[in-house]
Amino acid sequence: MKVLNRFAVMACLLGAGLAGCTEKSEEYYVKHVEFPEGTSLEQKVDMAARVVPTPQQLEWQKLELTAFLHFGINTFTGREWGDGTEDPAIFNPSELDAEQWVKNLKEAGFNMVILTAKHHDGFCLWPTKTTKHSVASSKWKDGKGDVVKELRDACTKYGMKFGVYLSPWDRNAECYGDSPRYNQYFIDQLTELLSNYGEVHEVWFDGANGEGPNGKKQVYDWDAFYKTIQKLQPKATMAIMGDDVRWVGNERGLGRETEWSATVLTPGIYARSEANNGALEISNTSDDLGSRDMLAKASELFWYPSEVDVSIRPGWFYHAEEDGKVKSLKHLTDIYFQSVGYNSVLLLNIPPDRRGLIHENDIARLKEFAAYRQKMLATDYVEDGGELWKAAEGDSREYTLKPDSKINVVLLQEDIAKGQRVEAFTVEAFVDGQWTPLCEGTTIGYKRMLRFADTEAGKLRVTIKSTRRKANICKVAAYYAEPVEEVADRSEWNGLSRAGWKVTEKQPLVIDLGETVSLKAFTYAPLNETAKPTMAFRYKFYVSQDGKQWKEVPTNGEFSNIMHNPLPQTVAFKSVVKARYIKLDATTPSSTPAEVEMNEIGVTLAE
Ligand code: FUL
Repeated sequence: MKVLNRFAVMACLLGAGLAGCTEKSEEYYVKHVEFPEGTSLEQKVDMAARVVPTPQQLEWQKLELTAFLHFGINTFTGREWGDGTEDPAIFNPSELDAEQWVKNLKEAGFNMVILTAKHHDGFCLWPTKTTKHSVASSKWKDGKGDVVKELRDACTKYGMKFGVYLSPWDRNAECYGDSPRYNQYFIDQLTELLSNYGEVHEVWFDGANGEGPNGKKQVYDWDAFYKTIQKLQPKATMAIMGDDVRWVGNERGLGRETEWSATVLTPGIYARSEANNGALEISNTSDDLGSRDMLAKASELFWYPSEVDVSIRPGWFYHAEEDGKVKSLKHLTDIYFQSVGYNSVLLLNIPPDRRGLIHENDIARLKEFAAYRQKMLATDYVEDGGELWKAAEGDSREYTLKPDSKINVVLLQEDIAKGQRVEAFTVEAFVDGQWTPLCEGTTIGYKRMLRFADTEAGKLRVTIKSTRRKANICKVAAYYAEPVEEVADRSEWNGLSRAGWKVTEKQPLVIDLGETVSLKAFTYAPLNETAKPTMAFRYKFYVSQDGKQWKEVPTNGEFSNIMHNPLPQTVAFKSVVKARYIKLDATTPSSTPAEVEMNEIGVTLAE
């Protein structure tokens, strides 16, 4: 694929070399630069400093807070990944109100919403011409409804930006796996979404695919998808399986402290990505995607900034049993500092419920979260922190604080329209007549926030210890953030003490519960909420009274999305079962026998 928006290497680099390039005649590479053979590390560092975002990437970065809306057939089945066999009739929200979503999100400070127009189950939330598997075949509004349109209209009314998630992986489309046919099908869907709903600001292509070794193999035509977006919505950013916005690498709301938007990671939609990223031994989940060590080895560099996607609940879709597990204010605050405060955009998922409304618990938490941020940001204690400071390596600048300042947060910003440059900095406070270290960091980028103990000071001193060309510091601010207590975790997922349990077989895992009990659910909770290649993905669950005669309990047999979101997954049974022994026969995402430990299993007793 051709990289669009690529500007030519400027004459001063091609000609006399770097010596001739002064700060005045600084030239930039929009979105991408290739390092010609023989480029020295010093030259690469200088070029890296001048890779800049496209106008839409810059606008996107400034959004800071964006919201995901996972809504669809899974909302009505209780699953995280539907398998495409669902009856579309079951989609029937009783009081869907897209204005309720947008109004609440707007009031909570969110600047864009992205709707799962189609998730992996293939069910379309708009009346598409491409398949019957859509709202048109549902009971909702007698098949005359269009969720995408309702959301679009609400966004227009409230001045909210609007994006669509369209899953490439489709478990319903009969042509999925017949590559040319499905690619056309996907382009037709994309064309409808990008033609009939006004401006679309972000197009989100999920990379997830749980087909496994024996599943259908679809070769996606990313180039054609890319061109469709360029043609129909040239101002939209293309996320994840796209080259404008990069997946941070986890679904826990955790960015990197060192986060380079100018990165050596080649976007997955480019044919050369496997070769490039393979040679550098990196992927989306790597810690280092932009250091000098990486630059030394890389042949090209991209402006490909990070987006942190995470759900306000354990799952991406609404499940009533998670109503008590909406993330705490403390957790959301940490996520905020570890996303927006780590040079990323936060994409927080708030899934509408079966009524078609954002649940009261989520709204209450969003309001708390917004109030917390507003209170903190209301007073910036730094005087004149908004003056542009062009800082050479080693430069320091003092900032006067307002009288009687008590602070515990510092915020720094680079003018990324001129590239991302800072590699290391320190901040000191003038306390009791002397300079005292307050905090230090590596990258800044669009925004970096640091928290530290409450400090009363008269002045701050920021030092740029290492930078790629002169840094353009456009904001230095300081705030006071109220302490926020963690509420005790009420997310109990095991209702029977393991003291009396015994593992009688390891593979598959058989547990003697020590007594015969009535069960209505079991839970699989990967240890330390961490994914590993040996974890369970597909499974069968059996119960027995004597450890010899086994009865399989009907389940959907899949811990959907557990690889990316390794949180406890509770499987509710259709009816209560009696068990003294339980057996979990599971395979990994690559279809080898899974290794599950007793401590990773919980049971829920029937009342
Ligand atoms: C993942 C998907 O598999 C999840 O269901 C969810 O949509 C998340 C945002 O991306 O890859």
